[in-house]
Amino acid sequence: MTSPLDASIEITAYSWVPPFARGLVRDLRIRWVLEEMGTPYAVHLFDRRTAEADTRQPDQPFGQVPAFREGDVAMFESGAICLYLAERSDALLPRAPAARARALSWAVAALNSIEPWVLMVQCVTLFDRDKPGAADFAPTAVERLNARLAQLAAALDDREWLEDSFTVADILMVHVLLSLRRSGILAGHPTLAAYAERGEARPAYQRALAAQMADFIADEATL
Ligand SMILES: N[C@@H](CCC(=O)N[C@@H](CS)C(=O)NCC(=O)O)C(=O)O
Repeated sequence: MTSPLDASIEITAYSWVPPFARGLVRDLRIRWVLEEMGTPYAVHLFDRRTAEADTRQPDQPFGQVPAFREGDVAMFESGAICLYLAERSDALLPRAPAARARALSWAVAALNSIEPWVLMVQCVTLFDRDKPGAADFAPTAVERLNARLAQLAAALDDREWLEDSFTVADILMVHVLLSLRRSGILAGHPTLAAYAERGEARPAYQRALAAQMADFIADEATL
């Protein structure tokens, strides 16, 4: 567990998820922001398999992670937490009004225009794939997601990041896109696949990923 003595920030994250979900749990977004800023943090690890025995449930209205605490500030929703933190960084959230407005627009787009379509596909192809109608609807869900991704790729075009410089919006967008890698959907959009790879190549992402992976219980046999 990451617990630097000088950390006033605490994230609640899972200590176990299935292997396919590792790297994709949304506390990674917050860890990535904090690593970009060089801000230390502690992690409260929560095992949802033994949730009832844990006296510290995530302080999150939907029982999910991540949750966040800094002094008397208690937050939930990964996007809100990332934006709250990015306020402290001129790089992650530019001060100039026009650039700031674009970064905020893209941050919300990641969570509100791209992630819902990703979730729809994940529901019918993964989480709820055995439910009635899921298999029938899956091709339509994938088609709708692909249409949205094509628009995103066109907007990104040949730029390195969503706007002139790397911002918190890229953290959110790259992390949303990475959840599509395993399905092969991301590879169908080479512009976006390359963009996600640029995000992953950042040392701060690598540190955040390593920290999340190190916090997971090694395997199911340990319980
Ligand atoms: N919109 C929320 C979504 C949080 C979320 O879906 N968390 C997942 C892990 S990445 C979770 O806790 N899933 C378990 C559950 O929904 O019970 C956010 O961005 O923080």
